[in-house]
Order: sequence, then C-alpha cells, then structure tokens
Amino acid sequence: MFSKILIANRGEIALRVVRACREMGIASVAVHSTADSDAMHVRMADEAICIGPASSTDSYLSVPAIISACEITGAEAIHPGYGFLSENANFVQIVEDHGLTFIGPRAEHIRIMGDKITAKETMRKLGVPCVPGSEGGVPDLESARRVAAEIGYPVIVKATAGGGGRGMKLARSAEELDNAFGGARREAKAAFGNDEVYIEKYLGRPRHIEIQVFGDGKGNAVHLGERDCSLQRRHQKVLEEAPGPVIDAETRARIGKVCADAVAAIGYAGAGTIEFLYEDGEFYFIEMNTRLQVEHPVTEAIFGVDLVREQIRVASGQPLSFAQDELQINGHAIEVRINAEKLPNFSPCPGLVNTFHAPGGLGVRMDSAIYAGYRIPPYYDSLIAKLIVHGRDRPEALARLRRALGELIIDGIDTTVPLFFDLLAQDEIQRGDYTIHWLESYLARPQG
Ligand code: MV4
Repeated sequence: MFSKILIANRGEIALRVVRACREMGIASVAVHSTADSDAMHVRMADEAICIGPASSTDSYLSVPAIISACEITGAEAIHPGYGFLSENANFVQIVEDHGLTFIGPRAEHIRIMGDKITAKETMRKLGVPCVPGSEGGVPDLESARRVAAEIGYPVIVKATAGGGGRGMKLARSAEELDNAFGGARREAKAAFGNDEVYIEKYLGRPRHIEIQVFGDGKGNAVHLGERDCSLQRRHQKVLEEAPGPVIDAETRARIGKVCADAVAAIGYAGAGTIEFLYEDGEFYFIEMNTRLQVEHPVTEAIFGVDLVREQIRVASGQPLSFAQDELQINGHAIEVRINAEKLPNFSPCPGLVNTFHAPGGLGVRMDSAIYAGYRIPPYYDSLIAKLIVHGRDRPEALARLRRALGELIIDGIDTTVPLFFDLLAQDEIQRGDYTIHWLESYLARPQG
C-alpha cells in the first residue's frame, strides 16, 4: 500500500480523498493555486504545496507542476478526483514514466473511452446494447444522408471527441440534416480540433441511467447498480438518485452483469461509469466515464462501500474488498448539487460565505469544502456542496432531503438551494416520473 498520496484536485472532492487516505493510514498531500491558500482541502491534508496561479491551466491542469509536487513531497501516487486531469491519457502516461502510480484506469482505457466512436464500437463488440446509428465516423454529407435515411429520422449528429453534450446537433428531418451535419462538424473542429462526427437515432424521451462498475485490473469486475441522473440543466446534473425509480432488481442484475462482464473483459482497473439512455424498457449505451463521478456518494450510501478506498486499493495492486454476491442494496439515496449560483438564471455567484451550518442527523451526508468566513473564488466550478440523504425507501429519502435542506444555512452568497424545495413539491419528482427533458421544461414554465 502507498504511504503518501498527492491529490490533484480541490474543493469537496479533494477533501473526500483526504478522508479516505486518513482512514487508510495514508498521508495526503494537497496541491493548490494561489487563489486557494485558504481552501479547506489545504487545511485538512497532511501537507500542502502551492503549484501555481489562480488560472487552472497553470495550476490544477499543470502536469509539470503536479509531477514536481510529487517529487518534492515524496508522494507515490496521484488521485485526480473528477474533472481536471482525471481523464487525460497523456497525463497518466507521464505519471507512470516518472515511476508514480495514477489512481485510476490505464491510459489505454481512458483513450478508448475518450473517443466516442471507438468507445461505442468497443462496447458493441463486448455485448453492450448501443443506440442504432452509423458504423463509425461519417465522412461527408452524402454518407450522412444515406445513414440517416437508413436509421430513420429524427437523428442526432455527435462529435467523436465530444461528450457531455458538446458538439451535438439534432436533425428532425432530411431538410435539417445539412445544417446539423455541418454545424456539428464546425463546432467539433473549433472545440476539439477534431471534426469527426457520427450519427445516431435520436431518442425523444429517455432517462439518463448510468451503471457504476469497478474493475480490479486483473480481469475481475463488479457492478454497483445504477444512478438515475435525468434531472439536468444544460448538461449539468442537478439531482441524482440510486436506485433508479424505474429500474427493478431483475433489470438491474441483467444490465449490471453486461457492464461488469464488459469491463472485466478489457481488464479495466478502478471506478467507471457506463452511461445509457433508457427508453421503453431498453438500454442504449452512449458514453463511458473513466473516473470517479461527482454523484458517487448515492451509490456509496445504498451499497455501504467506500469507492475512493477501493480505487486506492486497486491502484496499489490489492483485490476489491467485495464480490458481486456480497453487494446488496439497502434503501434509497438522493444527492442534490448545491452551486454558488443565483436563480433563476443560474449565474455564478462567488463571494464571502458569512454563515455556514451543515445539516446532520440520521441518513444525512454533506460533502463540502466551504466554511464560515470562506471566500469562494471566481475561477473554478460553482459546485460548493453535495447534500446526500439516505432512507429506507424513496419516500423516506425525499422527506429526509426536505428536512436536511431546512437545516442548511448558507448566508452571504446565492445558492441553488431554493430550487430543491421547489422540486420536492412537484408531483413528478415525488413519483419519480421524469425524463432528461423534465427539468428544462419545468424551469421554462412561468411558475418554474
Ligand atoms: C442522445 C440523446 C438522444 N438520442 N443521444 C447529451 C449528452 C451526451 N452525454 C448524450 N446526450 C444525449 N444523447 C441520442 N441518440 C439525448 C441526449 C441528451 C441528454 C442525455 C442525457 C442527459 C441529458 C440530456 C439532455 C439533452 C440531450
């Protein structure tokens, strides 16, 4: 096992990794920008080292700065958290070339899943159900017309270098294809320097269901059920829950096994998430994320496992601490993402947190790195806290969420907390009856 881990991240996820390290008796090193000297992850880690100026490019994304910080502090492994360098295959290679360990999958697997066409082709061959669409890239408009006519409109044109909703264009009919194809290519070229696109059948009212998988890097893997992350605004998740309100045990076991077998077959190491659109009882693979996700705590809550601890164990060559038949779901968990944003436009609202009181009690977990007197810097993501509640069933989790939100006090800045009180009052939320479009249409309504 490692004796010292460097955490190449900030905020609540850096703190999350510090906590796992401390429970495992591993020393932790925080890195920070000059804008983050007062950050809680700096205070909580055993050591801290400044790696550059406020701009992420020159600090949290600076490969030489992070490698140097490892060499200075004697850290043997790097936990990347999510975002920043967590899915950068070149970074993983450099880490390994310096004799350090990346806590995450192999560079090869990050590279495969980072290219959405290669990811889909790999998954299809492994028996994972995919959205009907083009075989690989679509080189020109003529091919696009042929493929679209074959699969039938509406279709969606996606950038192979994209993901998370960037570089996507919908074509409802042949008339719209010209614009969609050209638009997707142009956007992809500008955003990623790669204009390769592919085409899929457009699903009109799916849910976003993602399966948590975990591989030991030696050909063994398990699944930890699904999360329903359909409640999104502009491709940003707002509320996530596990298990999914519409997924039964048999369905879970079936798609879970397909996913676990797929990642086992490629020798995948560590945490991964296989994203699906789910419509009319069918799963359609869209993307795989090769990192620990923001919403991992809902899975931790219902399975009673520490996913960061497992990441560290697997990276150090130890086996997973559970087998598939030891993983049992207990109750229901919901996470809400609390952002420093002003409603109704979700405009970023950094500034001084005057007062802060975190909710507590049975079944309540608050992952946050803010504190009273903390000034939220304007340079980074607006996520300031994740409130995760766990109950014996979904109604209990919803009641607990309402109760916990009532206890939460954040003064000095605007947050997205009021939105969650509104959501909890909605019939569709209470019934779990929502698709990926529900939240945007709710927010567009006069009273929303
Ligand atoms: C789709 C789709 C409908 N049909 N693909 C958006 C983000 C990226 N991960 C995939 N996305 C979508 N792909 C097909 N074939 C609709 C979306 C989509 C979406 C997906 C998940 C969660 C929220 C979404 C919001 C708008 C569109």
